[in-house]
Amino acid sequence: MATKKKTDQDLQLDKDQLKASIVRHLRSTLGTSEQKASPEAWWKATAAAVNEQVYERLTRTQQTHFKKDTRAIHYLSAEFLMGRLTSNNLHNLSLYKICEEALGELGLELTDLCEQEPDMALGNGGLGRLAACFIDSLATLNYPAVGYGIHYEHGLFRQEIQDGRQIERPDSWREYGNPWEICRPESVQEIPLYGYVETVFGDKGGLKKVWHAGRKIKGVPWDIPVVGFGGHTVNILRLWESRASEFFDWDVFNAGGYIDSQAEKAQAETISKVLYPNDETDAGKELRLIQQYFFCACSIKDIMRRYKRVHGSDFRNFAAQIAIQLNDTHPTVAIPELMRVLVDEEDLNWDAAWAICYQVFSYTNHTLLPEALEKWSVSLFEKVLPRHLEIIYEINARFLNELVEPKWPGNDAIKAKLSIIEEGDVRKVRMGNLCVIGSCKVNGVAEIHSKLVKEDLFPEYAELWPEKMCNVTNGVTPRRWLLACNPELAALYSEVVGKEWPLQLDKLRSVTKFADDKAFQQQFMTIKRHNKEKLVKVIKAETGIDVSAEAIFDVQIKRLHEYKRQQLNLIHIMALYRRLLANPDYDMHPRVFIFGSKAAPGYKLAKDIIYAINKLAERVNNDARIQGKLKVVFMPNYRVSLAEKLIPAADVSEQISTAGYEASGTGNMKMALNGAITIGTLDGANIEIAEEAGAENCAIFGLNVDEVKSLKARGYNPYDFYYANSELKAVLDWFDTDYFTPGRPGELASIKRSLLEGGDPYLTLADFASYSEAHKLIDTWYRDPALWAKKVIINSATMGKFNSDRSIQDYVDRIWKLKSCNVG
Ligand code: NBY
Repeated sequence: MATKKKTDQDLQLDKDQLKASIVRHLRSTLGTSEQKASPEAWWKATAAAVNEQVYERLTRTQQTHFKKDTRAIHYLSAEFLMGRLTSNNLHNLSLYKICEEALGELGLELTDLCEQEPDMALGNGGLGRLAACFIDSLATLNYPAVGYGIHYEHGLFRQEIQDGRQIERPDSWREYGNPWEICRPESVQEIPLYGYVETVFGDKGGLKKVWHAGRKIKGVPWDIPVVGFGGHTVNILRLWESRASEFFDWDVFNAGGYIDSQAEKAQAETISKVLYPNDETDAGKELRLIQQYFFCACSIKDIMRRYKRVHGSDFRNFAAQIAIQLNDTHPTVAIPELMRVLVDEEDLNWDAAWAICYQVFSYTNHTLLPEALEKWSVSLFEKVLPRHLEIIYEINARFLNELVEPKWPGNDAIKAKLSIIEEGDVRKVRMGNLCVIGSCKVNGVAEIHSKLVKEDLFPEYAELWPEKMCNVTNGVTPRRWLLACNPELAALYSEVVGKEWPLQLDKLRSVTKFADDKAFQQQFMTIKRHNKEKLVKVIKAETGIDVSAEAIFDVQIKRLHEYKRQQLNLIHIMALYRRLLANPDYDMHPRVFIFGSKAAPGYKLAKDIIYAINKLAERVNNDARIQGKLKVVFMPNYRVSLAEKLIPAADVSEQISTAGYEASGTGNMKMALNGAITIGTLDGANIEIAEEAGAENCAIFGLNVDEVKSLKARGYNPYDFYYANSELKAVLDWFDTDYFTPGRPGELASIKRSLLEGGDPYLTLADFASYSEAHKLIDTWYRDPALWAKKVIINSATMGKFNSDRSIQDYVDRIWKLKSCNVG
């Protein structure tokens, strides 16, 4: 009998089938029973039952893509901050309700089981989370796509707070197994490293380069299925784990002496052992360069293998079939690696290989901070990747001679600036320049940021290639960041605008017509209240602090950075505290300031700011004089699953970076979408949020990009602001006392120092007065419940633009030129 192709309908489970499947997996996959199963076993059994659905669709997707020989996007990113997958996969397969009922009949609560899942924290912050939202959207929009990254054994460190200070603990997300990943030993790759390059005579005459590797590392792929919303397309995220290779060139490697095989194994495994916890740059670290090369080389080999399976060694279709996106400069080495494979291994001539490369790659920039632009010393490159260094020199020489010299004849200053190689005591490879030179498109992540990339960061490149620079404003997936994390608001929206909004977030805009409607306002604010009450319990459980859902929940959640200015928030809270101490009747609605943030372990001042927030919290939260009007909460171990609890409960969203420094921000989008008002500078995507929601519905403050530039050009002196504002002066002087650190005066002095003697590079003091006024405005608005409700409803309803589906469609239209592919 011919097997009929299963349709989505055929695949869809009912409650009893799902329940039976969970119990079956509990017994046969987990080897336990209903009587003695732990919550963890139930969670894994549930995941296994869901996987039956996932795998059917995965296979069908892969067969369809293969048969249709589709063009695909390969998203290379050193980070994918996936968080948890259970609720997401259930929602995307339309199984959430059914699963809730099935587990209910088994006496279990789905939300409790979801809490069993460790976060997949394979990223630092916004950049990694963006990659996770993008692969969700790619699958949802039925675009053929593969995410490529690193299978870190340890993700971003777990943060503990001890006596107010951050302590880093290893994160072991897969210690007891991860039900969502599949090992693919059949697709293992071998990656060369170190060694030397030899020039030999090739078969066709002419010279040929041969790289004799000093050692080889095995790359083992782990696939995480990525289920699109609606469950049609299931793409994969392929993460590479490093292992010791069987191959070992003793002659070369052993020159320095005997290394036992266990040590070699440990070295090989070190490559994917841990995520670098720095969200600026770790350039200079040999292991980091090797991590980058390792996952890029594995991915390029994987892409090649799949291409050659269909097209053999005919590379004329390569650029038509393959698009590769570089998520920041971390995967830049993929460019010389593809050149190396095409020229050295596939025998293409340089021009043909370069024509392919240039069409295949595109690069997304996420930062303008000079210290965050990656540079590697030439000597390190030469040691680890000798052949790639040669290729980079060749790319550079051709670029300078063929493009720069004709355009700016004899201009050595411009040549020095645009060269991939930075000259100096230590010669360096500039990865950003290599990215721009080797990519057909370069994009920033919000309008203002893209403008600055073009005008300030890469102006000469933009002159050479006016078409190359473009913008794609970031977005977030409304499935995770509304449907799953805020079920009550999701249900209200489905009732009012229909069930299509998770795919067409623009549909929410029609809700603005109810912004003045008393009944709707009440429904909306009741939901916010419920979310806040849930958070009250989480805060109590995590920190022991009592807060009231009556208060305004004012939330700043993001990595700790001077440019993000948690210190501005901190000194403003101190100012409020002073006002309350001076006048116990000081008129303000009770406020809870909530922080969630990790600092890079080596970033001293960032850690001092965490300490100061915690010490301030201790003092304020236990001061009866202020009658509970002010509370400060630092939530330890901020991560995706915690964000999912904080964001639906936020009233105020703190987006207070120095204008020009936050490329986009994405937490700003999530909080506005869930009904928070943004207090923010005109920076990154805040500008576009205010455009969508209306400036009157946001509390915008501070210097804009031009004003920041001109103040810096005039010569900014923080003392001008210190002496001119007595409140600001008093607050800063407080840091020198032991008011917050009894018996230990000066423990917080580093913060004051950075803001005065340190020159306050991020203009905290310059923006303080305006920030304080914006907070007063927020307070006045909140005390008018109808006005507040109206503003937050409008914010939530107008965030349609910030759907990551829209971002992906922009990438497709402006950069990738993909066609969507229907799967079943
Ligand atoms: O990317 C963030 C930006 O700060 C934010 O404005 C933007 O919204 C987001 C998405 O476009 N950048 C970011 O998260 N960067 C990192 O996490 C990061 C990680 C590692 C390294 C550098 C930056 N590194 O050099 O290793």
